[in-house]
Amino acid sequence: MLEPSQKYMSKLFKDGKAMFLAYDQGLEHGPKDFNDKNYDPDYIIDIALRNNFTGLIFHKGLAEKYRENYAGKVPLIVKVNGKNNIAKLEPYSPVVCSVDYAVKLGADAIGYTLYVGSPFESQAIDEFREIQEEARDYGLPVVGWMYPRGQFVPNDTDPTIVAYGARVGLEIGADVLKVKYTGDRESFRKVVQMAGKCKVLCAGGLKSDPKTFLQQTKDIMEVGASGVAVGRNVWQSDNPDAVSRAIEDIIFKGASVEKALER
Ligand code: FBP
Repeated sequence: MLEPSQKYMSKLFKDGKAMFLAYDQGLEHGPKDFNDKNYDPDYIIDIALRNNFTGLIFHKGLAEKYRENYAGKVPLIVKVNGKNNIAKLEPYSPVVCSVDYAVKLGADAIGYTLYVGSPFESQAIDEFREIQEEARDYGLPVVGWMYPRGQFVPNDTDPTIVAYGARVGLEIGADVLKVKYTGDRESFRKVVQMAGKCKVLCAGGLKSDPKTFLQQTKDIMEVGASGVAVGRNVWQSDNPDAVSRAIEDIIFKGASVEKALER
């Protein structure tokens, strides 16, 4: 297969749009992101199931141990590489799960973080190549976290560098690109243009006030993005259901931020 199977794409994208709930932060950031509720993967699974998320992002370990609670109820994106942030080294994210094993876990898509511009980029691109081609054998879509980072990237949300990261994703065969927000609508439009036929999802970033985050969501949708892959802005919220419903209204119903906040 030279492209992802429609079977998976139509599970993850409704009318071409998606909202994924990201919960790989336990590895990527550690306990500092968590409070006495959201440290528990079951709390996150419940949010995803109550609120029509079209995908749940887990690393292998959570995918294994919490399987009975989410399997068959929400599409699963298995993040197959990851790293912690204790050692402040040049960024490189080793593979932690094979595509074969992700398939055994019931993956509906494969997630891979590529630190574009890192001194380790060539090694990472080689690993990505193998993963992308194995994913193709199963028809699984590949979601690339296209994150320019490292000593040669002074600002990882600079619009030119984010657009470059998106273009790298298109060139190396990702199907869906998860990118950071560039700070304004027009510069994000260029990111979407550079992504070509890839679908673009925006990461949430640090938790901000709901109105700011929802305005960001509205802006990216207006310039051609396909949705969000969000974590902290949902599960660090005191009212994750309200934020989730508002995201859903903006993405799938085209609601204004004000209307979305009313529900
Ligand atoms: P958030 O919405 O919480 O920002 O999650 C998006 C995400 O890409 C996660 O999937 C990942 O764990 C994290 O951000 C990576 O963050 P960082 O930029 O600090 O490496």
